[in-house]
Amino acid sequence: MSKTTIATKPIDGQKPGTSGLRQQTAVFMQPGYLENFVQSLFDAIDPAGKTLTLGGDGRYFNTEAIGTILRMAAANGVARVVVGQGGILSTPAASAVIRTRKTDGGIILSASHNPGGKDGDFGIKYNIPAGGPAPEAITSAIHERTTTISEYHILEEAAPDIAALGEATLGDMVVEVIDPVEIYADLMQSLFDFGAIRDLFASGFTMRFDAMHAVTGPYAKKILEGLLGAPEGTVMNATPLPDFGGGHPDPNPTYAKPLFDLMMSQDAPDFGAASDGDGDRNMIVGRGAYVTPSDSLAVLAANAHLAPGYADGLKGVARSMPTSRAADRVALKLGIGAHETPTGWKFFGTLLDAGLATICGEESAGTGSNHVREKDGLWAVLLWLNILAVRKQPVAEILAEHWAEFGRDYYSRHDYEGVDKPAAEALMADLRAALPELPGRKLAGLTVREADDFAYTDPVDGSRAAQQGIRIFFEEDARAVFRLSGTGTVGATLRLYVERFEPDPARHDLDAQKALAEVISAAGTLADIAGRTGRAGPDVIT
Ligand code: G16
Repeated sequence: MSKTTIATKPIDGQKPGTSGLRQQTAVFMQPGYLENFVQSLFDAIDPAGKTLTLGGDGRYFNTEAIGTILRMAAANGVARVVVGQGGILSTPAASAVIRTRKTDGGIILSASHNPGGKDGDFGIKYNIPAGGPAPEAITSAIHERTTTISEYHILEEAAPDIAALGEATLGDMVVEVIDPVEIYADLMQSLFDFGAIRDLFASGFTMRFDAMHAVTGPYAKKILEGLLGAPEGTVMNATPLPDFGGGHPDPNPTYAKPLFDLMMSQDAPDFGAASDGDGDRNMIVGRGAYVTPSDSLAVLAANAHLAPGYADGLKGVARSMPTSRAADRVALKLGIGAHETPTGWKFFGTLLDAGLATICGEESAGTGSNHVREKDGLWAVLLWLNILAVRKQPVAEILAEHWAEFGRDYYSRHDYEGVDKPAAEALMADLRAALPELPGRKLAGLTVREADDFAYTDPVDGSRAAQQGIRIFFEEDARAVFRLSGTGTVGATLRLYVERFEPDPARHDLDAQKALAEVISAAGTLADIAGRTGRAGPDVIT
């Protein structure tokens, strides 16, 4: 074995965002870029003698990056790496592998829903032994190290072939190639009533799952078409491609438009769903009925007991701050805790570990439970299927009954993408400065009741996170939230989240944008969005 130590210099900007370090692929492919970050990570976690899980969503540069990381892991004294076959692991499957194989954490290569390919994005993150994304104390230590790094260690030997299952050695390190689909499918069978869902498909129930040429294709094929007997063709775009077929693998009405349009047409199947680049996000659509991620979280929380894995009830529900308050209403009725955290799945980890929450969700199309420590796209789809199999009602009816019982939180997110960064930061800074003067102000027929900059103290470990989004509450039971995305790689993305509560069932079938028109107008005026961004309207509305 020949370990080499290479001299290097710090590279600017290696600061993990909402979920790991994300950059354009070309940036990641610069000599030393990946190596500097991986060595900084190893210096922060001291991996000698440990076992790590490793895999990525299969996007362009995945294979080369896996090879480099394996050679660096061996040179840094890692004892064993459990790697997904072909270097591929969905993010929830990686979390499942870390937990079931009890590895000392893992490295996941993904830029999630961001486009892939040479001109797309790439990303890397470290997950802790509990299976979830590293908390800020660790990501800060890694970032700190990237600013002082002077050398990295790598083995000269090539990494072994990871196309076939089995074990090989690289220096003193064991490289174990596993089939993650099997581990993941076993976990899903332990949570859901596969017999009932099989009967549902056997009765003629129809579904389309759009894997968006991303990582969940093989998982969905095995589970939906294999184990659950859904007809072949149920899974669309099932073959993972390094550039996701040129698409933007973000499961929402804009980027999963063909599926969305099908679901709104005469030929719609009973149920539609999609997942993203790395398999942790989901979109749920019934025939003629789009379910917002916030509503999906609330419906899942209210009905989870219908699935065997949650038959004993939930310990609590957690949502990110910008997610609508629909889930809180369910928690109140169930008499369980409702937690509001900053954006980022990593903030749910302590609540799940401490048994304070069983189900978590975010407006950004993520839902999951304590079965892993990541959001999980297929899990959400299977829980919906389990509920549909038991309730035997269309999605639209389940949604209408839910709103009739709890009221409807009209909700939408407006994204202004690739905005000039200084302009977006100035917009946020000026809004923050104006907070004390906002209460009492009247805009578009609404009156500001309260306004603040969200700060969070973790109830389990006491860690604090400040400046997590500006919240404007209106007296008319409405809210607007402003935040800058932490996952983009070009300029800044301004996110405006708007919601308004409607208790009256006679007013539950309005178009969401119309129901929210006053909140959208008030928020636009307050922040002078058009003037600051130079945009007439948002790029994406979900
Ligand atoms: C990541 C995080 C999520 C977060 C989302 C949006 O998702 O894991 O917890 O809600 O980013 O973040 P932002 O609004 O900062 O762009 P993913 O699916 O990209 O890993």
